[in-house]
Amino acid sequence: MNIYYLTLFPEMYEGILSSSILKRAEDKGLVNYQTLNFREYANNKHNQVDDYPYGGGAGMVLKPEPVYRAMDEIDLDNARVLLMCPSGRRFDQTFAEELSTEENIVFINGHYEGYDERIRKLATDEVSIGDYVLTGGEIASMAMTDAIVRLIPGVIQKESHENDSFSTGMLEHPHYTRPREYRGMKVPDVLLSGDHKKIEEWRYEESLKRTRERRPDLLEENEK
Ligand code: 6GU
Repeated sequence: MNIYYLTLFPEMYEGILSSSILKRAEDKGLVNYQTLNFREYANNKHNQVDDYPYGGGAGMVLKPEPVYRAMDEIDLDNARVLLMCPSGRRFDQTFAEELSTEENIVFINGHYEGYDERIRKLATDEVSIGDYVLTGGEIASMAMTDAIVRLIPGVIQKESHENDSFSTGMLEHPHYTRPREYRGMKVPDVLLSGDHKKIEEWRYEESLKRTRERRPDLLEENEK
């Protein structure tokens, strides 16, 4: 998978893409990340990428040329082009699974209230990560990258994400490791029993209980 980030702040990506599992996925050749600073594609001598809105009003609007010219440079004819904005389709685990099978993904990151409407024509999807406003799409695209890349076969063990919250439609059951007792808090006996069927039942019940308490909406969704 190739992932491209059109951004005015490529330095924001450095720590995230060069750490942990995202880094390991690239080292294994399973994904390639590329940031493009679309300021470099401005077609004016001050490298200006935004301008005042026609018709007046507060805030600046991202000009179309730098974004179109950066897209020309990438030159892909089959890519998911994701325009990051709070009014987009809500990102979720199902959407992450869908995107994890793509060959090429482009994130276009701008500012809220800030895209010239013609930029939207470049996008296959408009995407939001939740109902709150961020100063730009970068952090949202990083969260999405993390959720997508871990689903690419070979990045982590399949069993690690088959039981994920949201993949199963329920929240995860509790986990314990050593020690058996810590500051008076004990590991439930069933986990030490060696009885795999009983352990599976316990985990299922705990998942169900936790989902009922915290996210009853997930259970209602499953019943539809
Ligand atoms: Cl994708 N962008 C911005 N600016 N704010 C957001 C968002 C995206 N998703 C949630 N809030």
